[in-house]
Amino acid sequence: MNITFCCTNTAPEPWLAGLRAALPQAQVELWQPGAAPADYAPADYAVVWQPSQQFFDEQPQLKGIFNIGAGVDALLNLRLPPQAVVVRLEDAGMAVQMAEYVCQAVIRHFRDLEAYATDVRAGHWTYYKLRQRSDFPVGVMGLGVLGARVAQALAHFEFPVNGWSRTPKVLDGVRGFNGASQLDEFLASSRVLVNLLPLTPDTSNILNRERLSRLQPGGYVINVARGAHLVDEDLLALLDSGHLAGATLDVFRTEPLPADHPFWRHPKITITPHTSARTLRETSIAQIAGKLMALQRGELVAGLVDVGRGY
Ligand code: NDP
Ligand code: OXD
Repeated sequence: MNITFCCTNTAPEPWLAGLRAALPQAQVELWQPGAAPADYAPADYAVVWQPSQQFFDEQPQLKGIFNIGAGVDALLNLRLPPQAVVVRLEDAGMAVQMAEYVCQAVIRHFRDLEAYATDVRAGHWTYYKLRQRSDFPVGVMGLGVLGARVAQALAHFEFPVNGWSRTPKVLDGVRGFNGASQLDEFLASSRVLVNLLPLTPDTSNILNRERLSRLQPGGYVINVARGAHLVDEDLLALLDSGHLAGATLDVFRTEPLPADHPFWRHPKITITPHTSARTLRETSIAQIAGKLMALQRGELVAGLVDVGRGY
């Protein structure tokens, strides 16, 4: 069995060593662009992150493609070998990271911690009026592997939590909404909005002026999914009008965020460099190796991407 590895922005050596150790029966090699077919054995499986079209054009025989991330939007923009199954990471240590990131963003806003930090740096001992938790319903868009964990973590802090998904979900402490017909009611029931949807044709630009205006006044937006979910200028307009109180953004249309983008310096926006939930190498390799062996045995595996649906 041959495995080819092609991951942008990822040091390949530790991944190659880890995959070789986890799959000793496999030949695991780093993809060499343009290598003559005589110089390499065609790969059966690929382990990828944001590969180029050239990569797939040179690997038409692949049986399976393992994405070392949860989101497959970049992958599905390419022409993939039609017979290959696409497998994404499911949790692999990202859910707890996402829960801690989102809870800190919600709590930082709810408890005025940014204002306290500014005051303390200036030597001021000041108090802000304590807010009511019941005035801060949090809406989580996307109740998949990550969204469900986030929604339940927020419920542990006793925030009222709403969740929106494509199909109905039942989660303890979470009021469920589903489908396009319940989106407006979900938004109107929420003051803080957390986006954990996959980026698909249905969800692109979903955080636009019309939708964000439906949040309760003083709304707060936390986007940890993909930059193309959010219409940047609509967010800025609603922050400037005062309808929205602030935003925490981890993902952007162009990454790294261009130096002249207004998000860098906006006083109501906190940004981080796409780091809310990082891929953990060892856990991910173990998950990939387990699923790859299951596929080899002809078994069904979880985390198969429905290419037509887009996630
Ligand atoms: P899942 O596929 O497990 O969950 C996706 C959820 O979104 C499901 O609940 C699904 O509903 C819902 N959904 C999809 N389309 C629609 C729609 N049109 N309307 C309503 N709900 C919809 O994904 P994960 O939770 O694993 O990951 C979510 C995203 O998080 C990734 O796609 C990625 O973009 C992002 N991410 C960001 C990271 C970061 O560091 N910033 C790290 C990891 C992931 P249903 O269950 O009914 O199908
Ligand atoms: C992912 C990501 O999709 O890191 O896993 O964004």
